[in-house]
Amino acid sequence: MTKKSEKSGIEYLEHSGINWFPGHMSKALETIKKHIKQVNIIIEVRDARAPLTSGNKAMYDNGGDKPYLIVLNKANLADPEMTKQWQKYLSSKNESFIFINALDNDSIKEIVKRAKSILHAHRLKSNPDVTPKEKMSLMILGLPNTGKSTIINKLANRNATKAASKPGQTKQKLWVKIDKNIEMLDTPGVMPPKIESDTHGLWLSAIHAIPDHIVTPDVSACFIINHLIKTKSSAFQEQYKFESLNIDLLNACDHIAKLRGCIMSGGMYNYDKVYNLVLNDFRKGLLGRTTFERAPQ
Ligand SMILES: Nc1nc2c(ncn2[C@@H]2O[C@H](COP(=O)(O)OP(=O)(O)O)[C@@H](O)[C@H]2O)c(=O)[nH]1
Ligand SMILES: [Mg+2]
Repeated sequence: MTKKSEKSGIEYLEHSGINWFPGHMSKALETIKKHIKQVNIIIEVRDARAPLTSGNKAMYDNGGDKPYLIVLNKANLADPEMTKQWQKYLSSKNESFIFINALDNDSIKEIVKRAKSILHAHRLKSNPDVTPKEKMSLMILGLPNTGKSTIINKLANRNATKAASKPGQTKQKLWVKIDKNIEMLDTPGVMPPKIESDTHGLWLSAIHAIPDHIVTPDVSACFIINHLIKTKSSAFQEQYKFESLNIDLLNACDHIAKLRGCIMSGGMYNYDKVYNLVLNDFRKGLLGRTTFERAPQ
């Protein structure tokens, strides 16, 4: 692996151990490279359930000359106690971060407020006499499914269906105005995930930052079930009417199969159906709030 000091952030990533890098991401990396110099501030969207693994500062942080804000989205799906631990940890590292729920409009306003103040603080470093700059341009980066489009659409004050450009329709504008002083690059930079271990792969799969076929749905679902048993998730227990969570993975799958009628013609349990059901319920938020990655102590 090439050391960061020898390469720019983006090159660093391209040369690291990425084992899933489809075409649309290399295209998005081009967007990032092309526009990073034109924006004043980077908004990196991550998933609050895996705050470090779902991010990659090396993508844009070349020696700290570009101000950034790490947005930990989907905090409404994360364990509140674990989020507190993460807030402590990230503060101790002097990170610029904010935990939000992109579905909530106040969270979106908070992003703009924080971005403005970070940008001002950054400019003060080189000139203590600067007055707050009115103009600001920003770019949203992040892994797939972290909520970039949701945030962009809310910032641009439009709904997602309207934003989806259909083939043959007028091309989307490259820049959109958020208000008279703030503009945002309309296309999010889709970052490639950096899968450093099997555990990271499982977390990234659970939060759907990588497609199911990479880890496979059965492995992903079994990981989630085990995790929810281990963390004694009451939402998981209620959703599938478990008497207790003193069970193992196989018991749990059999119970869910019976409860939800995942039975094949010969009377055998249809585990694939169980796995898909669990993945769907989990991603709809029906299995409660959980955080996969623990804050380093
Ligand atoms: N529960 C929850 N769901 C969210 C949040 N933000 C985005 N989503 C959902 O996550 C999915 C992926 O969001 P999207 O904006 O398309 O992610 P993108 O791939 O980064 O552009 C969508 O189904 C969103 O509705 C959030 O804060 N909380
Ligand atoms: Mg998107």
